[in-house]
Amino acid sequence: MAFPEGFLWGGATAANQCEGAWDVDGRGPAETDMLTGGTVNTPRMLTYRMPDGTEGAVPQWEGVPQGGRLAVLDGYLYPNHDAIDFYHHYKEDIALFAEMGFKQYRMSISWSRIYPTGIEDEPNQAGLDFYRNVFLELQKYGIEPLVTMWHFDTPNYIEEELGGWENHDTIALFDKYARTILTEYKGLVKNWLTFNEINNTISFLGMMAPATDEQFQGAYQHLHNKFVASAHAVKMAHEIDPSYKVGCMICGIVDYPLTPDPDDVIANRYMWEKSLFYCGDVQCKGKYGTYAKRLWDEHNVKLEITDQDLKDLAEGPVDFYTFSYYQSACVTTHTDAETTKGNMTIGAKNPYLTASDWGWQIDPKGLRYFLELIYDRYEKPLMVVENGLGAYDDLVEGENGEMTVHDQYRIDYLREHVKEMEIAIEHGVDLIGYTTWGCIDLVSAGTGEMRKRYGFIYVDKNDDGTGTMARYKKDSFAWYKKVIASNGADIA
Ligand code: P53
Repeated sequence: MAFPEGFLWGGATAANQCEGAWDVDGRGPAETDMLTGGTVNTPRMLTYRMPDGTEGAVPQWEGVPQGGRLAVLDGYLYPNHDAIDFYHHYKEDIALFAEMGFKQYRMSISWSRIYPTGIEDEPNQAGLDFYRNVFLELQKYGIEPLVTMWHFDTPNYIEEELGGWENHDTIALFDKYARTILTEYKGLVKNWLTFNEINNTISFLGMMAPATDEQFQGAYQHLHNKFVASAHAVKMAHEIDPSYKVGCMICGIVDYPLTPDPDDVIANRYMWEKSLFYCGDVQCKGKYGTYAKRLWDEHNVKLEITDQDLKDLAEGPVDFYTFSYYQSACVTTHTDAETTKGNMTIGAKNPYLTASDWGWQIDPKGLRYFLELIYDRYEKPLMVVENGLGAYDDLVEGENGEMTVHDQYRIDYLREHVKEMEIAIEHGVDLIGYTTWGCIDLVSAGTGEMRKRYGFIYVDKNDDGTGTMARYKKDSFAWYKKVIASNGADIA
């Protein structure tokens, strides 16, 4: 049997997409609170107010007009405000995770629950208490938390008033937050991740609308500052508790050249460097890759990097590498290439693959390719911390009279990915865990929809905000329970 003893099977969520309670118990706002819902074809909008009182909305990837401030406006729905109300349902939800046999639960801490604006001297006790209670609940069932420190939710005050991650001073604010949680939860948590899908900042730039050199300058500076903050967190974690392990988290989109045209092969190589290696190399090796200067020069980027920063990066490489994996894409220099439909889709259409209803190309073998390539590059333990199929689910009455979803499509998707993980392990990859995305249905990050569902557990919450919030087990619930109980041997 390939899966090693102690393999960390489980599921993953993020605070902003599941907790709700956005303004409860002293939590401060984050950008995700000012995002409306979208669909497969329409973007999520950021709503704002100008100093003269004018109100408006812009697509998520566009900035608000100069002088405007993000605002919650009448007449819009903000799906993250209530999400699935994990804040008040965590005991029930964790009991369901335990019933499936989870060994690990990946979750994130909302920074603005701990420091509402980011600049307070003292943390918000109610926020600290909430996560302590969640960890204690997990402990009851022997479920190991895997805690992401940042999952798309910088306190809005830092973003809007202090220049966000482009400002070097934001590092110190993150340091304070990281020190607080690393100290507070010593003994309750062993494994941490710093920044979720840190590479999105550069890999998605220019995809929805052409980006200027100024935007590239901002994105690369943003990333540099996050790299330094991540290195600080790793170093701090090891000082606070030498048994702490800290990982990076990369959005793992596998790219292939669409044709054997050498220009496509080179373009694909450069895509890997920009989208995947750029961040992974700094976080795993503690220094920038050999190609970094070429990437900066392409957009006349001049980074502000201090000698101390370089020293800090060298002293804070991560202990393990984690990534999300949903899809692969094709890279080409040929402008007539076909693409798949859907928002947040990337690259050219691969004639050998099918796609989800959101245009994400399904490619289990791509997971094996990625695992083997990344393990060979870094030789650090790997975890797949997101994987799954976002799909439309029909809630029906099951044989036992309880509501359920017959989600064979989800079981098929997951099974094929588990098979490829098994092969990679047989080939020598040190894969130590697997947490499927949205193990309980939650708000989609990309579209804000509830109906793009990933869970083993259905949540009765609709895109118009209606629903009872009741939880129901889908067919995949029993399947995953069996997979975990057999440590991956029985995936039928
Ligand atoms: P949704 C884009 C591309 C790949 C992964 O995504 C992405 C995104 C951003 O949407 O995000 C990760 O909800 C992310 C999760 C997110 C999940 O993938 O758009 O870490 O927060 O929910 C799935 O279907």
